[in-house]
Amino acid sequence: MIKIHHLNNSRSHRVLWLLEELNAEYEIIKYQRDKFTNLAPKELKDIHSLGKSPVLEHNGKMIIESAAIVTYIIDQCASENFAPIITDSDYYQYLELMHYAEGSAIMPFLLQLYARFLGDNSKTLQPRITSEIQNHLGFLSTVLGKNEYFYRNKFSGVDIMLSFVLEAGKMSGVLQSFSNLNDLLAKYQDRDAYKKAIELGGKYSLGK
Ligand SMILES: N[C@@H](CCC(=O)N[C@@H](CS)C(=O)NCC(=O)O)C(=O)O
Repeated sequence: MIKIHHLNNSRSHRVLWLLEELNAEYEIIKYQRDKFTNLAPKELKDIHSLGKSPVLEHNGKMIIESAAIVTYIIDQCASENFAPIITDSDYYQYLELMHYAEGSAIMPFLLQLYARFLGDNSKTLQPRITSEIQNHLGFLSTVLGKNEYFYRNKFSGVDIMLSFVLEAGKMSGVLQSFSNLNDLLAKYQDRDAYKKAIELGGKYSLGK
């Protein structure tokens, strides 16, 4: 059975969400963030040397990185038409959006988070952080346009991956100016599987 090494209040929520969307059978192994540092406990390093979550364990394999985990789960648990296949003409558009979430889009939000520790010393960085956040959310807003979902106008792994970027945007108070993205996040959060993942994985304050 698939096991998910899940850190509370983290990106790992979206992996549980996907598993719930697919009605998959899986086990959650829970880890709690340190209440002072907010970092993962050292037990996660016993699972994978990076000490980050999510980690998927299955048939002797340990897989890190949300996009790889999402792809693996879809390959193992989803019905045939849930994801495109390599010969589809728009396959690489799917791949691009799937990896764009962690590869580029989340970066300025992480910089914003870490810049807080620098206090006034982060002042020179702020304009670039702000403009990059606008740049990435602007791009996503254009990709979505008037569609209901990012890819083929149908719920997919891309939505699972990009949800974290929208949640980060909401937390930063900037998502509201991109009404199509803001509405889409509300729609994600209203899905039964999204709520069930919170019930199982514990409180999830991102995106509220
Ligand atoms: N790009 C990785 C990021 C993994 C990551 O940084 N996870 C965070 C949780 S959101 C973590 O484990 N942080 C705990 C720590 O760094 O101590 C992915 O998408 O899986």
